[in-house]
Amino acid sequence: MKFHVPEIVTRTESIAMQLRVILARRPSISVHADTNVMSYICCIRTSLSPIVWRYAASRSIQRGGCQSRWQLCGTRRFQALEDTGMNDTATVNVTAKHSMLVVTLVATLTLVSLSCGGGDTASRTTPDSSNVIEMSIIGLAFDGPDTVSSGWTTIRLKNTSGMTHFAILERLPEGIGIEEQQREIAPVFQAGMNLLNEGKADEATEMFGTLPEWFYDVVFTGGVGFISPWQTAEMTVLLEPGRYLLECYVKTVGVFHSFNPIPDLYGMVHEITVTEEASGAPEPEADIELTISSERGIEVEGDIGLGRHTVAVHFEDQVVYDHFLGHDVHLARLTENTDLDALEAWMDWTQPRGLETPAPAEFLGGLHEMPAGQTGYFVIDLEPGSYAWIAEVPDPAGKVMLKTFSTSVRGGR
Ligand SMILES: [Cu+2]
Repeated sequence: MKFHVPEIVTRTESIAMQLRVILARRPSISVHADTNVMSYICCIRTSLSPIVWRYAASRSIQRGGCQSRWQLCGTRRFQALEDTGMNDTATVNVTAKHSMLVVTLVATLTLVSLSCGGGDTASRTTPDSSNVIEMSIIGLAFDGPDTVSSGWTTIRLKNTSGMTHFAILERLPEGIGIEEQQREIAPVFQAGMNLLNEGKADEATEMFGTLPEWFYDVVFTGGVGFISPWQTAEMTVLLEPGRYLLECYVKTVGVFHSFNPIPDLYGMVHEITVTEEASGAPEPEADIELTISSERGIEVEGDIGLGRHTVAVHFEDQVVYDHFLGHDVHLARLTENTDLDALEAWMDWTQPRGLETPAPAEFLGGLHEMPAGQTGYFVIDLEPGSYAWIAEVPDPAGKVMLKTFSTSVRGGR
């Protein structure tokens, strides 16, 4: 038996996305999963978008079918507790009921002898004293530690999904966690986005006005910038103890990844607790200095030659633009086919095409917004070619937050 991850990820991702779209439009839906499917889902849970297996698992638990094999984790993700065995193939039938349209999606997938294992991953901590958090994106979910030490912290994010994603890091106000964010924030943004898609700007503004007061106390603390499929990117910031959320609000068919239309199930968010214990990890040393401000946009100093660089991003100031967010910086690789106007337009999520997959360029990471006066770091690895620094703001070029450059030699521009 052969196991080819890209095929499985792509196919299951496609199913998951179709599910999301169907569920967003048709709330009366059920997922039928038999025991074989449960076994299968357990075994490929690291490859399968959680929307399928979470829901299937919840159904199973409701039926009392696999109670001994599944538990509800702290982050309310279902997790396999023991090897349930496996089959060569499994079928997931998804049928929309109570509607004129009956949709059936069938996935017959082949897998290999993967070790299913107990996999106690509910409360992993960072792997070493350098305080690097190894995270991955699997389907439409983050996978990685949920507890880390405070101090200088690196988040290294591997995108094993077939879509562009990112991981903005948000420090949550006292008493607020993933549950509140998913209950009180994500649905409001989705409802507002739906109105914007219908051209109802005033109603959307009214909808965004229903955001709870605490939303404005969320502190955006960097996070890994946009990364295209199969890329790995990392960023480093100084973290104080507290509760944080990693979030991806890229959209697919108008649905934010951070919003899950199934009640009580989470979207693409991941809570991390930063403990009082400090890691003692050192502040990174940068060879490229990038300053970003609302007045002068993006300014870069240093030789942008080939190879690996650490970029220090200095947030000279910070403001809230029309999309409720501040400025940040991402790195995109440009080709002769890249449409810079489309890329610019893509950076505004309030537009129907904004942040909608697929992205109009290949993204290689970056650093999300931070408060004024703070500095964060991210790593780039340049091959010969053309690139753009670009901020996720409305009209980046008008704010001098789109800067292109080419590089062909080591240590030169
Ligand atoms: Cu995403």
